Amino acid sequence: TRIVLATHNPHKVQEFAAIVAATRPDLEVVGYDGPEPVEDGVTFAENALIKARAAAAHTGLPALADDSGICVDVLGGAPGVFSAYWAGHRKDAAANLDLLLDQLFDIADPHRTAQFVSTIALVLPGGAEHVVEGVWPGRLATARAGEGGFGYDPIFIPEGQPGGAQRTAGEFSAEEKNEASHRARAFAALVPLLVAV
Ligand code: ITT
Repeated sequence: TRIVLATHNPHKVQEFAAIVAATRPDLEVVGYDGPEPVEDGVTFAENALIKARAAAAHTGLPALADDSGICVDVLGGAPGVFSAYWAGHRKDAAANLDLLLDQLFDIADPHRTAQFVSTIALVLPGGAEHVVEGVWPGRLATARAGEGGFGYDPIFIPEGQPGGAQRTAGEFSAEEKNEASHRARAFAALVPLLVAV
């Protein structure tokens, strides 16, 4: 069965392809290159639905979309839905990361808690809609480490690492990240809803 993934972020496509292949190898994930809708929602769920509805309408296929971001406790949950544009409208991942580090320069370790959130919307051809969420708790490092992943991965230290390790998600292998991440957790919640697909 074909399912369209409504994202223009190649890193997300890669992660999804691996996560889906591990659980539902029968699904063929196809990319979406149709018109990009305006993401003017103020929640992850609204934005995920906006993207999935646009792809479902344009392709006639079941459509998945991920809206995600990093939520920093001491910033009241920001950057949140603004994660991709935190340092301005250019979607500059390095500038976003540097700005976030700067904003927390004064904040000591016990208060540097944060979580990655992935919200996935599924829109089926009959019109049924589902939204699921996955959360990956951790803390922010004080400097970047690692070249893996994308976005804020080099400054995010996931909780619960084997042996109490303090690596950033940027130091995780792709396989390791895909077993633990917010995206993997959201997808796990989606699996039972995909029985109809
Ligand atoms: P699409 O809308 O096309 O899916 P996007 O990257 O613009 O791509 P979002 O609006 O959902 O998607 O923004 C998500 C941002 O949150 C992303 O650009 C990163 O800055 C951050 N982010 C999300 N998941 C991440 C992850 O697994 N690792 C690091 N940063 C992540």
